[in-house]
Amino acid sequence: MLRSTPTGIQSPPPLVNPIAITMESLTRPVQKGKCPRYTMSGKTAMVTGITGQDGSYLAELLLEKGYEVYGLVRRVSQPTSGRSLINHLLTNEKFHLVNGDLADQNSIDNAVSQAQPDEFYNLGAMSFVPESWRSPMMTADITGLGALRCLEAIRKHAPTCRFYQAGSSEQYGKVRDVPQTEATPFHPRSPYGCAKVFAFEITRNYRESYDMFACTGILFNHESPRRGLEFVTRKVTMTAARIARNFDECLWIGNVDAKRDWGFAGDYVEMQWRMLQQDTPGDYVVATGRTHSVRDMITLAFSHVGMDLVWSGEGVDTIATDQNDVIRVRTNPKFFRPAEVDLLIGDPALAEKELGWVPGTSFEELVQMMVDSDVAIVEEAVKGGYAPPIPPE
Ligand code: NDP
Ligand code: GDR
Repeated sequence: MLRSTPTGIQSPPPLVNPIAITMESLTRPVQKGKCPRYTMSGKTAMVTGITGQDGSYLAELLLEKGYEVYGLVRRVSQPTSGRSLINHLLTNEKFHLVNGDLADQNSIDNAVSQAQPDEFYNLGAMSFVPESWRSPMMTADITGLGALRCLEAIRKHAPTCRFYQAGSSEQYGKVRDVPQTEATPFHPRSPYGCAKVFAFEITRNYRESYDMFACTGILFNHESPRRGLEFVTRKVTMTAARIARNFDECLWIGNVDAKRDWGFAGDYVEMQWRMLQQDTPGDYVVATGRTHSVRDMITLAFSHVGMDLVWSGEGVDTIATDQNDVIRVRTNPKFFRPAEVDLLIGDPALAEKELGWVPGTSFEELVQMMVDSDVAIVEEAVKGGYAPPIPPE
């Protein structure tokens, strides 16, 4: 039965996705970091990107705090797939889905004017960096202009609503400081990074022009069992789990020398919320302050499925063999990028000082959590007699 929301827009019934309902690990609630938890209720939040990794964790956090949550979703002709991360929230009476597309000003205007949110979290984006070279216009439109459309909707229809923009360490690109802070200049290296710089600047401009409570979290890479399979960490953990069960023989990878500051997404959404609870708006780096190479991440993940990798070769000739001399990692030039971001490491000192935030999950715990989850998914598939997920090319 369809459930009416105060906006008059009907939420679909719980979606039936055979993969999603067996993946209990994916619906594990947000993990608590070391930060004290605030409690609050009676507020309304609107979230774009609710079907994504961060959106699903943030929705859980907001519902736990007593918020009425409106998730903006793109219309799809068959709403039975692609929403597996929020399936478990659809029966919550404080959780509502409203149709909206970041490409469409009218839909955002309507959603904001009807829901009258107190807080608006813009997490929606075309977020996969390699795709941004293939679709630069769409990326600029959704990831860049999408933020402006949200700000315009708030300015016109709910001017006291607080706005959070999902900024990215990709804004730093070819880094000018190590580690990167709120004062580090931007030098984006992809159309995605350029779009995020625009979104950052327009958010600051609306804050200064219209006295809006608008801020950007400059978030470094954050991962989880809910991460999309095309991103490197999840591609690695799912492939390691598949290899352990003989579904694949090896992982095909790109640049293993790139370094990233990887944290746990469940910790990072807490910071997104905290930024909107301040007396004055500001922009913050959200990071762990530690960096690891893709190569180290792969070595660690494979060790959790009993494979001790030894690396050899360089660049496109890089390979890694296991203790039985079987090649488990090979390099394919197609996974290299036209312009790479070689090193990212954020300095979260300001977030800790002003917002009392420290990440609660280490890199080692994160990789273990993701491998465990993907091993469980592959095992469930084996038991259920269906094929486990394959990371896209
Ligand atoms: P995901 O890729 O998991 O989710 C992206 C979300 O955006 C999905 O819900 C998607 O919906 C939605 N979306 C895409 N296009 C549109 C559109 N035209 N209209 C409305 N919604 C749209 O991203 P994450 O959860 O990982 O990241 C959340 C945000 O944080 C993104 O803006 C990302 O760029 C940014 N970010 C992420 C970091 C990370 O490490 N995860 C680090 C720094 C920034 P659909 O299901 O319909 O595709
Ligand atoms: P990133 O994440 O581009 O940092 O953007 P991704 O996991 O895609 O890449 C991280 C690094 O791994 C290298 N790499 C590979 N990447 C992918 N996806 N697949 C491969 O086979 C592969 N081999 C090596 C990449 O070259 C790169 O250096 C993420 C997204 O969530 C963005 O939306 C977000 O803004 C930033 O993190 C911060």
